Amino acid sequence: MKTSILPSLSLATLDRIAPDLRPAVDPRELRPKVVHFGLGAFHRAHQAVYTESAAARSGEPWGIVAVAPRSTRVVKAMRVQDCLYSVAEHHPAATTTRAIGSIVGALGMRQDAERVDELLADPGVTVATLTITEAGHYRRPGADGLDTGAPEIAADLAAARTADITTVVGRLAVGLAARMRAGGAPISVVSCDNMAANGAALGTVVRGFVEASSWPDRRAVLDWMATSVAFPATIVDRIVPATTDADREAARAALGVWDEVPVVGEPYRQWVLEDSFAGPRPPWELDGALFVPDVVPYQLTKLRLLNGSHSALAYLGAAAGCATIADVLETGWGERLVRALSAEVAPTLPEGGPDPVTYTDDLVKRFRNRKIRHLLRQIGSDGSRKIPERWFGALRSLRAARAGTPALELALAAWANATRPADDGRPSGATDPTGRPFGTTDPTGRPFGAPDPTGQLFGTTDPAAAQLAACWHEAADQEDTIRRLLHVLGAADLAGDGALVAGTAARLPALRAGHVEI
Ligand code: CS2
Repeated sequence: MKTSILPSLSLATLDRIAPDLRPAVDPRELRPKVVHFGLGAFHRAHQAVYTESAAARSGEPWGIVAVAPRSTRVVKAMRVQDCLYSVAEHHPAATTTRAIGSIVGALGMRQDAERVDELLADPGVTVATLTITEAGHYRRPGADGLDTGAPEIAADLAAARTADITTVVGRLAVGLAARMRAGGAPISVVSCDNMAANGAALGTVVRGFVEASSWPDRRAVLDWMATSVAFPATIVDRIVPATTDADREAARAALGVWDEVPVVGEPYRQWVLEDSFAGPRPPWELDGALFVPDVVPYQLTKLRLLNGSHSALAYLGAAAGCATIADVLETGWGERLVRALSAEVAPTLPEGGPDPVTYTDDLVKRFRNRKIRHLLRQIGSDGSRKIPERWFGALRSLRAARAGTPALELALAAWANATRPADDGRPSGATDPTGRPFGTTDPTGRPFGAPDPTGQLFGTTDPAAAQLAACWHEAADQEDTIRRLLHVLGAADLAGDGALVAGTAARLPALRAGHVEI
C-alpha cells in the first residue's frame, strides 16, 4: 500500500527516474496489436518484457492491451500509471530494476467487455496471448474437452448479454466470433500456461464453447476458426513470485517514484514457441525467444522437471513446515528430491530437448536463489489442475515400462496429505477462535470453525478442494483415500494400479507427522 506522498510512476514522472531505468519504448509510439488475458505478475515479467524488446529492436509498434479477467485492482493501478510498471530482477548477489513500456492499455474483462470484443475483431490486432492458469481453461478432469458442466461455463453459455460472460474461454469465443463477422482477419491465440500441448488444449476448449453455444452461425465460426485461427503451443519460463509490500518499497527506493504494481523475478527467462502463426506477430526472437517446428521436447522437459519438482517441493516442504522453495532447498533433502525426481522422469522425455542433467543442475541453482521468496502455498494451489500435467504423463510411461516410481509416489503422497481439509490437523478437543468446540454447529447448521470449502490444510486453495476433502471423510482406509483422490483427478487408470496406490498410501503416516523420508 502507498505509504508516502511520492508521485506515482507515469509518463509525466518518467524524467524523475534514472535514464537507464526508463522503458525501452515509449508506449505512446506503440499501437494495440496484441491482446493479453491475465494481467498478473507473470505476464508483466515475461511476455510484456519480450514484447517491449521486440518493439524496441525492430521499431515495429507492437503494444499490448492487457485484460484482467476478474480483479480490477491492477487495472486501476495500471491506468493511474499510464500502464508503466517496473520489473526487478533478483540475481543472487544483486538486484536490477527498470520500467517496462509495452503495455498500452489495461481493461477489466467484464467492465470493458465491448472494448475487448472490438479489439479481438480489429484486423490490426493479430495476436492474443493468455496466462489464465490451468484452472482457467475449464477442461474436463482427465479429458481434453471443455467442461460444459462447470457452473461458470454453463452460466456463460446461458448469458443473455455478452457483457455477463465471466470466463476467458467464453470471452475469447465471443470475440473470435465477432472477428469472423467483421471480416475474419487471421489471428494467433497463444496459451502461455503450463500444460502439455497447451495450444491444442486451448483450441479445443474455445471450439467446445462455440459448439455448445446457441449462436445461429456457430458452424460458420468453427469453419472460419479451422482456417484462420492458429493456436501455437508454447513454453514460458521465469520464476515470478507474487509481489509483496517489501517489493513495492524496494521499487520505490530504486525508482524514486511510487510503483503500486511492480513485479519481481529471477534473471532467467525462456520462451519457446511453435512456429505456426496465422498472421503477423512481434519478432520475439530479437529478445531470445526460440521458434521451433516441434515444442514437445522442451514442453515436457519444463513441465516434468521444473514444474514437476516445484509441485513436489511445495507439498513435501509444506509437510515439513517450510514456507518457500529456497527454504526447502536448505533442508537436508530438498536438493536430493529434485535430483531423484529428475533422474526418475528423465527416461520419459523425448529426444531433442535440453539435456536433463544440465537442466537439473540449473534448476537446483535457480531454486536456491534466496532473493526469490516463492511461496509453497502459491505453487501448491490448484494442485488438482496442475499435478496431472506435471506428474501423470511420466508416471503412466514409467508404470507401463514397469520401472520404479519411488520419487513420484512420495510426491503424490505429499499432495494427498495436503488435500486434507483445513481442520484435519487439529487435535481432538480443540476449540475455534471463539472458544467453541469444533464439531458443534452454528445457527445455520454449518459446523463452528468449519473450513472454507476452498481452504486446505497448508493454506493452498483448489477448485476441487471440497471434493478432495470429502475423499478423506468418506474413505474406508488410506489406500481408499488415495484411490478416491485419483478419481477426482480423472485418473481412474492410476487409481486401479494397486501397487502405486499401496506405495503412495504407505508414505502418508510419516508425512502426516512432518517427516520427509527420501
Ligand atoms: C509454478 C510455476 O506456481 C507454479 O505452479 O510451478 O508458476 C513456475 O514458477 C513457472 O512455470 C516457472 O516458469
